[in-house]
Formats: sequence, C-alpha cells, structure tokens
Amino acid sequence: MAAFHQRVFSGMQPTSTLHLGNYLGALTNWVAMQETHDCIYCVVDMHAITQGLDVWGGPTELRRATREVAAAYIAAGVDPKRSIIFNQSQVAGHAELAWVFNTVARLGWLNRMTQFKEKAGKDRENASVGLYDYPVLMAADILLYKATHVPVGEDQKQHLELARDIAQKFNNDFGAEIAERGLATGDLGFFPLPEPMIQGPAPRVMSLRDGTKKMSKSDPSDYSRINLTDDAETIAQKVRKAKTDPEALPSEEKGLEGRPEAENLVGIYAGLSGSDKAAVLAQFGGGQFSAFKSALVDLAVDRLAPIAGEMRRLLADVSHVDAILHEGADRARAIAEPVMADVKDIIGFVRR
Ligand code: AQP
Repeated sequence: MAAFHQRVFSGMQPTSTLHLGNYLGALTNWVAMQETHDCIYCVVDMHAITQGLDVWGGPTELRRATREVAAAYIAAGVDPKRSIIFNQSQVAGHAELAWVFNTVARLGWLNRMTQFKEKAGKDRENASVGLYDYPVLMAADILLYKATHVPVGEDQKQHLELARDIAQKFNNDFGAEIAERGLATGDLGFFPLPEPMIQGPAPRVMSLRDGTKKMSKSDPSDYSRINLTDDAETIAQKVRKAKTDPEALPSEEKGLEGRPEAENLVGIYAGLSGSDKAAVLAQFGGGQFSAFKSALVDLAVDRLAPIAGEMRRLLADVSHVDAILHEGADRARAIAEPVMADVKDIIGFVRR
C-alpha cells in the first residue's frame, strides 16, 4: 500500500499583525519547505475568534487582519501559485472534522494543554469553550488534508502531540471499518501521525520586555514585539527600549545562562542573520549592549523593511488578496472533501 504523500499544513491566527516571533519561528521555515513539499498555509480565522472579542477586535478588524496575514505570507516568500493560501472559514471541513474529533479526544488530554492555561489565565471560568477546544480544531486543520509535516514554533509542540494522539485513536477505534473499506494508507491506518518541524532560525522568540514570556500578538504592550509592519524608526525605538541587564555581552554561550533578555536579543540577531548564537557572541562578546543593539536595529530593518513594503503594495488592492484566498480555498476544498467523505463513511454517517 502507498505511504502517505508528504504534505505540509500550517497556519497563523489573524488576531493582529504578525511579529518577529511568527516570522523567525514559523514563516521562514514555511518558505523553505515549498522546495521539498506540497504546502498548505492557512489563515486560521476560526481559531482567532476563540479568544475574547477584545483580542480579535471584532468583524472589521478580523477582515483586515485576515487579509494582512495573507499578505504577510506572500511578502515573506510564500508563493500562492505553488502553495495553497486560504482562510480557514472558507472550507467547511475544518469545523466538521473538529466535531468528529471532539468525540475522539479525551477531556484528560485537553486538561494538560499549557497554552490554554496561559491564555485563560486566572479567569479560567470565563474563557470560551472554543479556546479550550482550540487544539482539537488544530488537529482537524492538519488531518483534513492528511498532512504529514507541520512547521511550527516550539510553543505548538504539545498541540501537535495531541493531534497525533487523536489520529492514532481514530485509526484504532475505527480500524476494522477502515480496513474493510480499503481506506488504510500504509501501516498506520486512515490518518498519518503528523510530525512537528521545529527548526526555524529562532524557534522561540521572547518578549522584548520580559525574556521569560514568548513574543505574542496579544501582549498588551506593543513594545514587547517587533511587528512585520513596523517602520525603521519604530524598530529602532523598540530595540533601544528592549530590556537588558547591566552586564556586557559574554563571549561564549554559557555566559548567557540566567540572562533571558540578553539571550533573546542574541537569538534574534542569530535568527535574522542566519547564523547561531556562538557566532554572534564571537563578534559582539565583551562589547557594550548599545553597540550590539545598533547593529541589531540595522539588521532587523534590512530584513523586515522589504517585507513591510511588499505587504503595503499587496494590501493596496484588497480584491487581489481576496482572489488569492478564494482560489486557495477552492484548491483546499478539492483535497478536503474526499477525506471528509471517507471520514463520514468510516463513522457511519449516511450521506448522498
Ligand atoms: N514567540 C514566538 N516564537 C517562535 N514562534 C512563534 N510563533 C508564535 N509566537 C512565536 C509561531 O507562529 C505560528 C503562528 O502562531 P499563531 O498566530 O497561530 O498563534 P500563537 O502561537 O498563539 O502566536 P501569538 O503571537 O501568541 O498569537 P496570539 O497572541 O494571538 O495568541 C505558530 O507556528 C507559532 O508556533
């Protein structure tokens, strides 16, 4: 029997403008993977609304951010002819499969998800059911296309493990039906067990204000992150104000231990320059933070300004971005619908 075809699926939430963490943790990897895989890159608008209205900002903001995130994918180098770019809500299979997976996933599995605990914070009782269920929808996103590889930042590793557990349980629970209908691919069963690919140039970029918290779109402080749309002056201000400690930069990596802010800035420099922390410290170790920060500003502006410029150009014609999303959704549906039809047969849903 044929093995699963290698397919990549990944997505980002249009909760606001993308930032350097999204770029170095995921997007640069997405661009590279186009060389070796069939890629599907989704703007996950259905995930965005799992957070409070104050985070996703309401309908006008959701439409704006959805188009902006799509433009960021393209500006960063995702080619809409080669890869599929679309927004999740245009393909009904995501919600349909998530419902089926809600009956496969166990409460105990979801109770272990650390991202829910972080995002719900102290006011857990008031978090939406959707936020709790987010990892199940994420499993559906991936498995609807039988994707085998998922390039994500380190923060998503636990969700990927849950997607593998769901795939495995579905394959086991319905093993007889899958075999009887000849729907197994390889030894695994109907669904592949998707592999996380955590190998971007900086898999975990931290907040510029607190080196122990990840850089995040929903952090209330804009000074905690560099947005892909920030202009040179804003980038310079944010880097200059980035929290550091009074020590000079060490010459070796072990000197960064216990210095999360310094480590983060060195990691960002390494990620943007395509080198590693040791090489950055060999160049800047022993010197003052101010000199290092100036070099970091120049590098960040160099790398990000062309992306911001291309995003502006794309967003000047929203209908062109919408056309890309429509065409991508048509291509995504063509893959998803036969998978969903098989799932319905496996479960026993009567269909036309
Ligand atoms: N700080 C980060 N470092 C490395 N990778 C990161 N990613 C996000 N933040 C970092 C990666 O970006 C992809 C898309 O993430 P998302 O938009 O779906 O949501 P998120 O992970 O929840 O990112 P944010 O910024 O924290 O969004 P909000 O605040 O809206 O929840 C993923 O591959 C993620 O790993």
